[in-house]
Amino acid sequence: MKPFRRTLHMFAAATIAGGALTIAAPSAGAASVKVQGSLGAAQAGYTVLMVTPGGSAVAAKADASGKFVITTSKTQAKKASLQLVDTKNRYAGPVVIAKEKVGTAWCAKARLSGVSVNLGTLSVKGGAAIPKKAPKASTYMTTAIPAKSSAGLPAASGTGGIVKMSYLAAKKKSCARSKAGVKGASAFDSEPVLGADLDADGLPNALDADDDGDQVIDAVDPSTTGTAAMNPWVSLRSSNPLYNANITPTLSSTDVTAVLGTSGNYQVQFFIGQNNLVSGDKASTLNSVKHAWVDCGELVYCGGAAPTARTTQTHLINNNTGVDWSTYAGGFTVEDKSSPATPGLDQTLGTNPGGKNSLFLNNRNRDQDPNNVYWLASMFPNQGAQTLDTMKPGDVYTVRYVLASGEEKSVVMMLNPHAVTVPGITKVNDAAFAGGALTADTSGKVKVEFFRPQRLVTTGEAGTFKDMGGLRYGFIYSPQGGNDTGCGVANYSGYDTQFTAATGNDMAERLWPLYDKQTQDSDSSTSAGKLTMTLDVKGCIGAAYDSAASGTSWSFQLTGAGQSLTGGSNRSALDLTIKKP
Ligand SMILES: [Ca+2]
Ligand SMILES: [Ca+2]
Ligand SMILES: [Ca+2]
Ligand SMILES: [Ca+2]
Repeated sequence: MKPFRRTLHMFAAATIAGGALTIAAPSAGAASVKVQGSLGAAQAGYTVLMVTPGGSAVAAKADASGKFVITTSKTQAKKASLQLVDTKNRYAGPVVIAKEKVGTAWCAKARLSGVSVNLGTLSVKGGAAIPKKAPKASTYMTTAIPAKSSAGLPAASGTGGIVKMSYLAAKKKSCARSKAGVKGASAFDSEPVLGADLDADGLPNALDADDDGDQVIDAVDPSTTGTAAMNPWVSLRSSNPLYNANITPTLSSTDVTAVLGTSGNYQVQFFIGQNNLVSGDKASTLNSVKHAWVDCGELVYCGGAAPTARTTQTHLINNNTGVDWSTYAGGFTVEDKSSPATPGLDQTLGTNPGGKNSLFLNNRNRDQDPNNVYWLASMFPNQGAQTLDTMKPGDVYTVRYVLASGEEKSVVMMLNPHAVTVPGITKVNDAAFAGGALTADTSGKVKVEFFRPQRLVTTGEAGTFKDMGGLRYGFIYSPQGGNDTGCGVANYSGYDTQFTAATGNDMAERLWPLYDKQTQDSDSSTSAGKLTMTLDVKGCIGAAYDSAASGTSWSFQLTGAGQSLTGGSNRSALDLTIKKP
């Protein structure tokens, strides 16, 4: 067997060196590594994802007895981790390959060495899997992360990853002295990429809701925008002033799905910079990707037998709004219709011959920068009253994209914890607020007191809702027919104890210039903390305010937004009307 395999490799190498790419030899040589095991019959239909440090995924489905076989290449398998996805296509935790005691600390090995391995029967409990009998040390990398106990499970097993890691610092140091396994994997925290595990909690960044383990979720954490850059982000809006769990403590899942299940309120935005997909392809970055789509697996809203998701308007572009996403074939569009596409960019790119769940090529052509090639899809799940049953943080999406060479690649992502309610105003100009238009005072100002918006708890958290910390707040002014307009930090006052003000003047800093000083999420309740700020409406609107008659009103959104990710931010907005007295 050995000489045969060596011959294949040599043949493949010679073929590439000769410049004539044939397909059979390289693929036969490439798919030479098998990673297999059995999760048991209770996990029949689970998917085992092999996630590379770069975040691409190779998947294998467990059969009726729970057996899985991943067929891959040595290159793909080296330093990759194994992750479980349940039958609903939701993330179900990491696979530990082996455990090791270093000093007094138990450590978990979670990186493959790139050779074939049979993990045998795995024990699946506590939100992770581990072989009952450890495989040979030559099958995994030395790199180790702290385990919670002698069972060998990583710190974030059984959670969505929002776990504090600082208390494990000493253990992490011990695990760094781990000896068993193949040397050569860089430290887990040295690669700010999707498949790395920045906080060493066992969940790779792409499937971890808190990449750096400080319990400030990725959506709002300014220190992890690099590792979270490719996360899809979520927009939520409501005009219901009672749509906040602290204002309406009886807020039910029916109330939530009434908002999330209605078109126009809720959308998931995929917004991927092409440079993030093809950073290794220096030869022809501009035209490297031919088309891209989102593989939703068994997710009922965008995968499975009868997907319901629709495309929605995205980023100043009307992208076939209302079309079934499962029939959408993508395409090419320039963001600024009055300006030509980036020179050299092939405008026939973007159409997915598979015609399904496609991302379209968005050329942000304003400054003719060749880096301004993005892949976008905006999706409304359209699950009505089922939205909370069928759609949850942890839902796994695999973005698949095809290169000019014909090679298909992938990158794994998930739906992150996000706002499901909007900021809840309790007082306007010091008087109790129960809905209707907000009236400015005689100096043209509006002072509001409001509750933070809520997200749902994730796996391993108690309760139903959490008040979201770390959001950036502001009133967005929407002149009729115009785009979102920020008021700018100069028009806010009375916020010093609770907010840090933006110091810059870019789009996000103008839209939501006040940063909540409380960065971690907290339990929601009617006695939860509130936030206060005063907006100079007259200052924001300008001359049009002065010349307007008494009783004139304008549309605003009180918005809480996350950090700037590629193309935008997670956001939660209460639609409002503000009136001149
Ligand atoms: Ca984490
Ligand atoms: Ca992690
Ligand atoms: Ca993450
Ligand atoms: Ca964090």
